[in-house]
Amino acid sequence: HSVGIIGAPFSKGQQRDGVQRGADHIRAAGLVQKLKGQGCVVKDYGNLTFEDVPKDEPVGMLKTPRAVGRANELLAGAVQKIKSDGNTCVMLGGDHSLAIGSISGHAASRNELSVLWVDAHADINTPLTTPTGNIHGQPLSYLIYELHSKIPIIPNFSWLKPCVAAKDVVFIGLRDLDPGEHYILKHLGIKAFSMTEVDRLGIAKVMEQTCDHMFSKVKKPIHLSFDIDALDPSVSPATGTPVAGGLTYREGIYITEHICQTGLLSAVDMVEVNPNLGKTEDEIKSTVNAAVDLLLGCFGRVREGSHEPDYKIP
Ligand code: DIR
Ligand code: MN
Ligand code: MN
Ligand code: MN
Repeated sequence: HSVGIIGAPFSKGQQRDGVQRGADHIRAAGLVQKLKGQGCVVKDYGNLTFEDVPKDEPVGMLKTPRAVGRANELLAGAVQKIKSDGNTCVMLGGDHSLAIGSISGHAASRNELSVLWVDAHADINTPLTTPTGNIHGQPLSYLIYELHSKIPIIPNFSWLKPCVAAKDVVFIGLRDLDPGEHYILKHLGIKAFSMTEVDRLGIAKVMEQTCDHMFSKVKKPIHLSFDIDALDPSVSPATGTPVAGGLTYREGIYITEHICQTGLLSAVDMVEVNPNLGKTEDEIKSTVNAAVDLLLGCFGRVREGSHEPDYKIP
């Protein structure tokens, strides 16, 4: 695997300080060295710099829309470049509003994508259905063709074009949806494995059916958008909107192993790791290590172990 890493220290898609420090914590836990240790060629493109956007007044319900729009425009350009350099792109957040730029930049280089959204939340509110005004709860509505007519004009978003079809989105891990989001999922017929389906089917069948759905026609490149709050708060407590009853560490790792095996993984987001929200050093460590291990699973780590083809017993 050749992997290009971009850090996006951005937090204005939600209101809890600290999530902008997620990327550096994931790096400090040894992501680059560990990926290299499992045979990946890794280029770290560093962190983006997001300048302050003055006078960023709310637009309707939307909080700090200009900062979110500008940050995502920058990120989209960076992801497009990393893809054109021939890498699988890893975007380290930051909050989940960054999926707007990450998926846009990915789509600009690849045209048709499947999006696997692993999250406790569906992040598909529109600017009119959002109960909070936080744009990290809305990125998919900006990206999906079928919702385009529901998105008003927002300052600093004029660069953005929808780039994903509703049929090419699959959710895993859902357990906290707003009414408008539930309506949109049903109305557009979006494939979703809530925690109820994970309980009923088990994660192996969920991944089989996820792949069956994504590969029903052509094999499109996969964009995996992983919100660390998909995992149970006992595993990843240092996140802004934890919800009880989440994926186990093992279920999370299984998802990444399975996606890696498809050979179609083309970009990954790892978002919502907020080191400020760990109550202890161990809570921060557990959350950050889970993020690192999920990323290692995306790039070939298998739990059965492995060895070089020319290995000889000494
Ligand atoms: C809620 C929470 N649905 C919202 N969303 C979160 O603000 O729209 N997404 N926490 O990760
Ligand atoms: Mn979430
Ligand atoms: Mn499969
Ligand atoms: Mn999310």
